[in-house]
Amino acid sequence: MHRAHTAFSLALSPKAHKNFATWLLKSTSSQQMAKATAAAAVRTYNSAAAEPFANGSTASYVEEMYNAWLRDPTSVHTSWDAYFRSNSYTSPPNLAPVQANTLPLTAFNFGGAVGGAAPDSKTIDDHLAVQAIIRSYQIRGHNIAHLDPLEINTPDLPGNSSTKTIYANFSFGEQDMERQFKLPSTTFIGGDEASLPLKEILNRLENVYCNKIGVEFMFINSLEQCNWIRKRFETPGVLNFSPEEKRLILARLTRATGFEAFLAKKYSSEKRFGLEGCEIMIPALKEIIDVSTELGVESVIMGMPHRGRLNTLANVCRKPLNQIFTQFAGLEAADDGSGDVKYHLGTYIERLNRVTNKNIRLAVVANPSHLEAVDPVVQGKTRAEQFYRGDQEGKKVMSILIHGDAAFCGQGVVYETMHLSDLPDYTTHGTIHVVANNQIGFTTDPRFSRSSPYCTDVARVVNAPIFHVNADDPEAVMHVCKVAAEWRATFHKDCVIDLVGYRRNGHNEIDEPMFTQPLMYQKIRKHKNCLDLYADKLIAEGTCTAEEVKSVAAKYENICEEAFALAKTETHVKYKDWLDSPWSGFFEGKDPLKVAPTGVKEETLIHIGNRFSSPPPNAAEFVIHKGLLRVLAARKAMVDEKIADWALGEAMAFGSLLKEGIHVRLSGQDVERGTFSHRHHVLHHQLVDKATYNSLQHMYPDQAPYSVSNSSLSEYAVLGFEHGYSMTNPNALVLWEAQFGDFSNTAQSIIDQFISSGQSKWVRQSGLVMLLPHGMEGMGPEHSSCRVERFLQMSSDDPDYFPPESDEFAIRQLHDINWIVANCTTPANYYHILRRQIALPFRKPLILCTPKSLLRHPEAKSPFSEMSEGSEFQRIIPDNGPAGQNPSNVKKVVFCTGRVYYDLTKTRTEKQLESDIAIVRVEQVSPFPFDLVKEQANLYKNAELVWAQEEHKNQGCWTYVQPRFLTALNHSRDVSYVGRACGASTATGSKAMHIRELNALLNDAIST
Ligand SMILES: Cc1ncc(C[n+]2csc(CCOP(=O)(O)OP(=O)(O)O)c2C)c(N)n1
Ligand SMILES: [Mg+2]
Repeated sequence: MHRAHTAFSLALSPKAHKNFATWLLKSTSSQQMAKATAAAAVRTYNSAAAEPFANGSTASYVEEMYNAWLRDPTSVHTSWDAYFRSNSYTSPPNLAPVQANTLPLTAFNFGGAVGGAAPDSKTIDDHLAVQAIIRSYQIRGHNIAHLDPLEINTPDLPGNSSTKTIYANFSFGEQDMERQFKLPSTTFIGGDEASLPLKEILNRLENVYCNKIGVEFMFINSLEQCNWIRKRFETPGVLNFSPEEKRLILARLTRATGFEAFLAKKYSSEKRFGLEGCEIMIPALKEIIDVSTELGVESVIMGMPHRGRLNTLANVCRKPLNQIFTQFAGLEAADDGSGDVKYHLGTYIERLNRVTNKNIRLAVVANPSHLEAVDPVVQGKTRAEQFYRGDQEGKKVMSILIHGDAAFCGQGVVYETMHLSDLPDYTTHGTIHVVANNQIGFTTDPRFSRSSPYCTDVARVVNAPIFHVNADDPEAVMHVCKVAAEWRATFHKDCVIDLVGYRRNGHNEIDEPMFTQPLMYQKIRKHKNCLDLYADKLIAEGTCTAEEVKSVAAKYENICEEAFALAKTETHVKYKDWLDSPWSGFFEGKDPLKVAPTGVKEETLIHIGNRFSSPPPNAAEFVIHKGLLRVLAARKAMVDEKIADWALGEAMAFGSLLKEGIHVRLSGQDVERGTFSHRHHVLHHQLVDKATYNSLQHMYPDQAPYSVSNSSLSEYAVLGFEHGYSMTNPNALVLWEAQFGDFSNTAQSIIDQFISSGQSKWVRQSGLVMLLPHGMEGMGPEHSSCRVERFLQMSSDDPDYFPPESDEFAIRQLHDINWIVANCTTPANYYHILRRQIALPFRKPLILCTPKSLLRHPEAKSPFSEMSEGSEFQRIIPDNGPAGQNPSNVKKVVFCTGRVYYDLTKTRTEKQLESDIAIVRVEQVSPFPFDLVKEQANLYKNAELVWAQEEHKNQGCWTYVQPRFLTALNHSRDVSYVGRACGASTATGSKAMHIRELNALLNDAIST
């Protein structure tokens, strides 16, 4: 945009700045100017600008010619006729349909052509040139549109050759301006007219594409969608607003402006990240919501950063003003949790939309400071709401994502989230993105914060149209918002509104912007605000009077004053007022310390096992891979023996929850088969594309839906998405699986900012399960560790506090902690811990280290009896061999967690130390089972206690468990470490060294 400004201002002399593009007329000065701008061009950024005149655009002239030739071969020049007759031309699949308002060229009485005679080649050339110009405006008009209210020529912006490229082949003179030209089917500027004088064509194009709106859409592959957009912007009169509509915009703008002014007056030294310079965002959001509600939307889920957030809560969501003002008062909280700063909090409001008279639910999702991190969370929440409402096309529930200009182009998660937008199991059927583009990021100019001309270019990857608009033109903004809402309702695809404004103050209200942007701010100081500009306009045109303008403002100030007085009477802030995802009814009548049983009837296990191990009912026609037939047969054999391996244990958990009406959703890279080829939930017909069978969807006729979906290759966005999904409905088991546990670190801000701390900050719960393949199996520095130490470091239980022992010890611990970290060694325990997620009377995230080689380990199997009624999750699995049976003889107790248990037992057998050494598995590492560790230690009174782990000493569980062991043992006994030394890397890349290290630790641990 800025580049366009440079070119534009270079090319325009003040005299030439007329309504239509007279400055394009062939004249020495404009030619010289064009040369100058071309010479000044340093780099051309976007493909549309780079497209030479005779490339992409040519296709449309040829299409037009071809259409005309099809209707009447004599209507085109003989050379075209010869060309089409030679069959050299193949019409493209998206060939523009001939529209009602198109006429054959012969219908025109062009200059010298007489009667029905074929037009001469100049006439044809001139028509082609006009078509080229129309297309150039459509492609490149946005480059020279008046988008920037400040009209700044920032020095980084090379002279743009757009003016030249739009009119590269412009060969008309003044004398041609009144000539009538037939309009091609790819423009709507004519309205009902099939032809227009050249002057009018240019005038209209200039107004549509180079005024206060810049539409970027010609990269979209769909002709239907391009035409849809052309029609919405080109049709004459689309920007005409009624006096009522104008007054509504003014009233909304007054509120948006008044809100910031009121806060500035009352809390002048408080950070609020005001919206000044882009206040139009509030009426813009309201317009999007109005139009969408009119088109059937009932629930809107929004994600947004700091800028203008309080204003959005107040004026878009209509959150009570006194609740907002209370946040400024520095009051104590009335409820538990650590809370968050006011411009991060979420909200949920159900109210009547007064414009459409329909009920609407509005949620703003709470978010951390980490810009854009909330995007996928909003998408997941939206998707879940659509799912539970049966809104398969996204007609009732939609999301709006609001972005800052610097963050939108700088943060990679925007791109990752965009790439979910059209995936069958992740789409929200179109998101409207609104960029509050104040042309600055904190103190950094766009020229230093991005390498693309627009901050919105990322959206081009998903073919989303981008509507740039000058934020000082309220009517242009409202039009764009209306089109965006209609676009979403029509095509159910993403689109972007780029509100180009400015930032009147510093980054926050305490910052001094003149330190870093002196020239920009000199300009801003002199610039009238949008409300005043619009009020002046409406007064000048007689839509309202100056008194009316004043009275609307005074009325809103009164409302604020009343709320301010009310806020002063508050003594506490209530975090619950800011909850974005209420779970109505879930907690009601529940004993908060009672967990439902997780064992199920054996016949249920058998039923699920049989279904899970059977081919589809139409097995005769459904050709299954031979290897999978063997897998199914092996499963069947296990079911007959009433034992389960890992995959079967997982299926038992899923199947039984589905039976109980609990929706199960498993998502992540390659989860359908499973990274380690153990899961195979989706069987593929070997001969028919897309024919699949998923037995877990066919367990019971009245079961809940099961969804398993391979995700895009993203952790940040997909984990965020699943977290958002899990926030919507407590009665669902939502699981995200990493390909290998290590990769979860690319989603670290979702883990840190949302999963581990969401409940504490935002009183919002989530029962999300993270499955993280973990284990030192000689696979090298990656693919070995899920970095369990990091999760444990974030666990909020106190290492020095042994909670009071009682029957409710375990559940109370779970209730009080921020999340659960576990590493199960048996399919039964895996099954129980998954089911316990739902059996709990509250929701906690579960971080689960999952196995790799154990998936096929002959000993890692569980009898059905450990999953059936009466059985439950074991936080600790005691030694139940000779050592456990005769504890007083035991010389050493080895505590461990995870797969190393199987190596330790093997070594113990080899060394025949079964009676001397007990091995105790800590299956739930956090919250730490203080009570059971104490019990185990007491059992082996005379034994040495060690903790053995395969991870390096500064990794794995050691640093977490060590102080807690001491607390559990009341510091009366010690526990020593056995395992690898400290390391910078997670694992060696050398297989030989891996084996050496493993043997050393096994020998150390299994020795007396
Ligand atoms: C991931 C992340 N990195 C850095 C920051 C620090 N930060 C806060 S606001 C800001 C500038 C944001 O600019 P923009 O996106 O244009 O929004 P604006 O404040 O201009 O509305 C930065 C760098 C952050 N909050 N999050
Ligand atoms: Mg900005």
